[in-house]
Order: sequence, then C-alpha cells, then structure tokens
Amino acid sequence: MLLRFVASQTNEQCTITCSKKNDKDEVLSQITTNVNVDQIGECHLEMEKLEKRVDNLESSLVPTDLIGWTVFQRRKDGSVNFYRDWNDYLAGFGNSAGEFWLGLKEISRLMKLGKYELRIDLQDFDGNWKYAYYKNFHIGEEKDGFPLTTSGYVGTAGNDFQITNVQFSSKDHDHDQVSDDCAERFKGAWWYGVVESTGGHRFCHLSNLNGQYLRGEHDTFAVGVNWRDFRGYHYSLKYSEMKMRLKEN
Ligand SMILES: [Ca+2]
Repeated sequence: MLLRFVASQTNEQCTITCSKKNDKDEVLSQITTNVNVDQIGECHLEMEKLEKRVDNLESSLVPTDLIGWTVFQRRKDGSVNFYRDWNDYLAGFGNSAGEFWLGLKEISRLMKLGKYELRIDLQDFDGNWKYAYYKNFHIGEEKDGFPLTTSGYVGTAGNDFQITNVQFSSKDHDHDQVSDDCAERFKGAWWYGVVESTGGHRFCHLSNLNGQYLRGEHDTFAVGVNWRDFRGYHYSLKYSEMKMRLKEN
C-alpha cells in the first residue's frame, strides 16, 4: 500500500489530499482535509508533517491510513490555555483546527459505539516525530470519574500512557489516589496516579500532555507537555495529538 499526498493552498485554507494506492498506482481510497494556515508555505509544511508521520511508522501492527480517526487533543503553539477546571475538561475547549480538547463527555459518548484503538503523535522542537499506539483504549463513564485503561503498546515514543483503571483529575477534582494533588502540582488535567510496574508505588505521571506549554527545556519538574521516555520531565514538547478510532472487531 502506498500513500500519496497532494497539497494546494487558496487564501487561508490549505487542502491536503491523501490517496491510498496499490502497486499499480490505482487509487483505493482518498481523503481530503482542510487546514487553516496564515502564511504562504505553511500548506507545504502541513503536507510534509503528514508524510513524515507516515514515514515514521515502523510496525505493520500500526494502522497506516489516516481515515476514521477522531482527534480529541492537540497542542501545537501554546495559543490555548490547558490549565482549566473540571467543567472545561468535561465540555471541551479550543478550536478543532488548532489547539483543543474535545471534552470528556463527548469522548465517553463515543466509547459507547464500540471498541477503540488510540494513537498519539508527538514532536519536539528539533523536528523529531515519535508516536505511541495502543491497540486497546477505553474510557469509562462520568459517574466513575472517566477511568482510563490502555494496553497493547507499539511505538517509538516509549510506553508512557499504559494505564489501568485510573480516574481523570483536574485542579478542582483530585481523583488521583496520591497524597499530592497531581493536577495542581503538575499544572494540567490528566489520568494522574499511575502505579509503577516495579514495586507497586503510586506516583503522578509518566506523561502530561495537557500540561503547561513551555516550549522545550524547562527547569521546573514535570509540569510541561512531557513524555518521559521521549524528552524527559524537563522538556515540554512542541506538538501533541491524541486520536481514537473504532476497531473493526
Ligand atoms: Ca491526591
């Protein structure tokens, strides 16, 4: 299977068409996305980003097409404040063309449609892309605190989002089962309170993608858009995107 990208730009809208072709160059399927851009040339960058992401796929276990994914979180420029309260995380905020959080209510509603897989794409300020894919991704209901369970990691970023039955916490709702208030201490809202595989010790997080947008290196500990096994607890990433897709079986 081959993926081909073609981009065109008109005014502030960039249109990217991604075609899936077989080895005879016949189009099997095609998807077109529109990206808002404010500078000439950005359209080409958006296209390169998509191409790079596909090039980075190293395992046949990972789905290589871009069809059917629902993006529910994106950070890209720090334009939206993510240090928000429970009601905002419930309802969602931001702009789906830029930085945003879809909302726990909507994610939880989608969960009722079937079984999901999860893909997280990350980029640092040196242009390196990494990804984490989880074959199984489930978020429970509001009355239970939106507990998250993931499994079946494949990726290049490191397995920093493997979580079993951990509730969501925000600065005004501490559900983390840790003596600290993790959301307040680490300036985000997340499924905080993970159990360490060795020893069973519970601590706040291995990843903090709704943390502060600190643009690379930071002196403060683990309060940024961090992914421990990519750039560590003192590096806030440039780009983060979390997306889910219904599985066929
Ligand atoms: Ca706590």
